[in-house]
Amino acid sequence: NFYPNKEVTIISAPFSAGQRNGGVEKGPKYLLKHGLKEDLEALGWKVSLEEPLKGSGLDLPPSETSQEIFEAGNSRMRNPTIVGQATEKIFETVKSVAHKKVFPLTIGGDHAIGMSTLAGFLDAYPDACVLWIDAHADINTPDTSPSGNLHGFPVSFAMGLKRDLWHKQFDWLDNAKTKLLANRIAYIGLRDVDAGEKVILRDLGIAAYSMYHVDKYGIAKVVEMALSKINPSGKSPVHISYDVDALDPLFTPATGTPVRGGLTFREGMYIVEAVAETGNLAALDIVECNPDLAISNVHEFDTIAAGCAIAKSALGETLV
Ligand code: NNH
Ligand code: MN
Ligand code: MN
Ligand code: MN
Repeated sequence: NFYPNKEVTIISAPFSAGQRNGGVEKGPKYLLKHGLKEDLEALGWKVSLEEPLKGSGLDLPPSETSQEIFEAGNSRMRNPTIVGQATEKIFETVKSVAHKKVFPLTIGGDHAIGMSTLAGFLDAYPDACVLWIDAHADINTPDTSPSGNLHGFPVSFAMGLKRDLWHKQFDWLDNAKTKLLANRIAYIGLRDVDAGEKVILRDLGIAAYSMYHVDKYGIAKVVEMALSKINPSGKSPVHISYDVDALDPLFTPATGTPVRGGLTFREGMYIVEAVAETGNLAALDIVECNPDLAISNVHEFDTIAAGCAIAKSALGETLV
């Protein structure tokens, strides 16, 4: 257990420029309004809150910011200036929380902030490994992305892939102490991986468990296999980056890119519970809750409640 003092900092990252749907910047506010902080306090955690984007103007929905496209040759990314500035601020906060030996729980916002949380956590724990729970692999590079949306890039940025194709606003990543290595990340929940991403996953030999593997082996075996690949010693801290679209849209309908055939609610909770049970769970992100995409109050409630449930399961709710 990395946190005997049970201190957690919720890092609020109301951010949406990594994709094109307005509303995902409201995620943190809704999760907090739902009682996230009080829920964690009830589990015995001392909870503090950090808001790295407060007052920066970087938390506006896409409709209120000018849209920028950065192209070089056959490569493309959208809104690199805003995304680069916001992710740097979030990186600094995650890094300082992690160095203080406090659990960083980062709530989004879109998944572009994953580059900040991975780089920030790895700065404090160079031997950390990562479970990326998502329908998508988020390992596009500027020359593979079909959309140019930066929420599809964070893993490749944390690894430093295709560094020469980056916009200068991402230079801050060069100051991060540790790059993510291919043998330190595993995926669970994949079911919509872009063609160029499949090539990267295969070339780098990254452990990727799709929904097919969840069906074939069951979730408990998949978690066990994933952890044995990325954390063979069983001693390294584990960072879970959790995109709520990993869950089936039945449970998290209010998200930007839902894909049918996802994790059941219990499979989704089991992943964080099983890692927590090892004592190695040391950082968590919960991203892509977009209340504006709910077509009913039930959809909104279910999605936000699922986001809160992930945090609670990770921090001890189901350990009786
Ligand atoms: N792979 C697609 C892209 O790069 C979709 C990414 N959308 C996500 N990722 N929600 O988790 O645009
Ligand atoms: Mn996703
Ligand atoms: Mn797709
Ligand atoms: Mn994602």
